[in-house]
Amino acid sequence: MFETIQYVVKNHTAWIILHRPEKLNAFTEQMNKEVTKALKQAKQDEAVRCLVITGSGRGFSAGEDLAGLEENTDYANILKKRYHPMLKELANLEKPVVAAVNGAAAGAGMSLALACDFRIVSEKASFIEAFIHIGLVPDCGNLYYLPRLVGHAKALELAILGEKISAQEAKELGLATKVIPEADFTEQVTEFAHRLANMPTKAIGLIKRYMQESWELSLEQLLEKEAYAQQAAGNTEDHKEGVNAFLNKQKAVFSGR
Ligand code: LHQ
Repeated sequence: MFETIQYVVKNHTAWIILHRPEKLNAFTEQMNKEVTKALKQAKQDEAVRCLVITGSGRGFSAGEDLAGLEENTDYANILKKRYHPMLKELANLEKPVVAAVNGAAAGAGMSLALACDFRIVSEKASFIEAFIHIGLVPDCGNLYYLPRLVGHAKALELAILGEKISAQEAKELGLATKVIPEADFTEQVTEFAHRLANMPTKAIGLIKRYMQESWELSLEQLLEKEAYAQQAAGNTEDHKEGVNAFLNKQKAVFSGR
């Protein structure tokens, strides 16, 4: 059904595998559309309780396919038409999303990784704010996510200097949740996804939504939102299961409901 990505659901986890390995999974219009469609599918599928986005071959994604750009192209239009629907779908997804960064994440490929909730990074991987090297500015939410993740000064430095960030540096900056040896990468990503897929999915969705909203709210407004979120989480089966398991000294088995 898809040509530029692979979409596989297994053990409550949806895997979106960017699949143009000979181009380091650089984005084309078709790939934007297919990723957006896969994100929608994963959102609607109740069996899916975790998403993993990764790359095929030696790259995660090298961003926009520069070979496909024609002169005098309307870049604003490309971004609005192709990338923004994908990024909004991702931002509104109330399930945990892991970027399994297997190799270079450059330009919009780096932006995509930043837009995920976790970055599990192969020791072979790297991040690069490639935009500046072709006279462009970071896009696809990069200017939004990067300062929030690493702080304003470091984000400016990375965006302006465009130096390659190694996996280890990414860990030190707080960009990477974990750095994993290449040989163990798939196994450990699968294990991490499995862990997330067996957690209280609804509570995770609420945490994501309100932590995001907190950037725009006063403390007073946020306290209101937290109270609402707690009421919603308190009505889930997973909350009952968690309390019962605790009181009975058992391990909770969460259903995502
Ligand atoms: C590529 C690409 C690529 C095509 C590697 N395109 N072929 C959105 C819309 C509107 C306007 C513009 O902006 C955007 C957002 C953006 O994403 S702009 C930023 C676009 N990306 C870049 O500028 C990154 C360009 N790539 C690189 O800097 C390097 O390839 C990295 C650092 C990612 C990896 O370096 P290496 O490991 O040394 O690999 P390589 O450079 O040898 O690439 C391998 C092949 O992939 C090569 O093809 P070839 O036929 O020679 O084997 C590259 O040409 C191709 N490739 N990135 N973005």
